[in-house]
Amino acid sequence: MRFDVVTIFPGYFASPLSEALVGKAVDAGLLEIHVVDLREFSDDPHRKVDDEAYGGGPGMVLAAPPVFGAVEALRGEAGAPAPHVVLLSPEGQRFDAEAARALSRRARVVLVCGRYEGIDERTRDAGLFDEEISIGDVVLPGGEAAALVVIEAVSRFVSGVVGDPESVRADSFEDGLLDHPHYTRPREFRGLSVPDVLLSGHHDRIRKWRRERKLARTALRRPDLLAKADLTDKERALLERLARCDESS
Ligand code: J9Q
Repeated sequence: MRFDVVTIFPGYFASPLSEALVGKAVDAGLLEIHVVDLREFSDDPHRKVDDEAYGGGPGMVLAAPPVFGAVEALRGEAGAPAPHVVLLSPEGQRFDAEAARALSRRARVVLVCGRYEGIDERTRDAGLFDEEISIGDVVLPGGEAAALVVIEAVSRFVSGVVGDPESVRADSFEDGLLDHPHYTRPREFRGLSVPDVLLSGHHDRIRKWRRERKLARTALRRPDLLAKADLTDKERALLERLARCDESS
């Protein structure tokens, strides 16, 4: 899979894209990531890509011409797959595991990093972007960190990037639930012990305990996830009773 990142801070991406999981996948040839300097598409002698907002107000607006220039150049690249072009912005659709999986099926994704003051609306009006993505309701100075979030989350779903496919499957959100608690050695630490069941070797009891902890955690911390979670009828009924504090059943 190929990513092209369009940014005014190309240097920002050097270490995140060369370290850890993504760096290894790039080295292995599973991912190809190109970082494109938006300033290369400025026709200004000072390489300016932003300007004051018409109508006044604070902050600068990312100008249409360099953004059109960069996206059209990437779309026109000969011999490369046609890209799916994404704008990172606070006005986009909320990014989640499902959106990450959907992007991982694309051969090539272009990530355009907006700036926080905004981007000339005519880039959207002209249909320059196939999709607009937000990583959450936070204010960022620009889309760069959001682009890294997307690259890291999508890459895990690219075949071969995570060594053990079972790990991708078992990870948080595959069933729409939060993960169960984890423990490793030492068995005792500052008076805190590991739940006995995990040391018991009873794999059925361990599976049952983990499932129960996932349900309890999700119900307590992220009840909003339960509506879309992959639950059995029995589990759904149990959570309903608990939510109603119905001690008779
Ligand atoms: C470009 N706040 O915010 C949340 N997801 C993306 C963003 C964002 C931002 C500013 C500029 C993207």
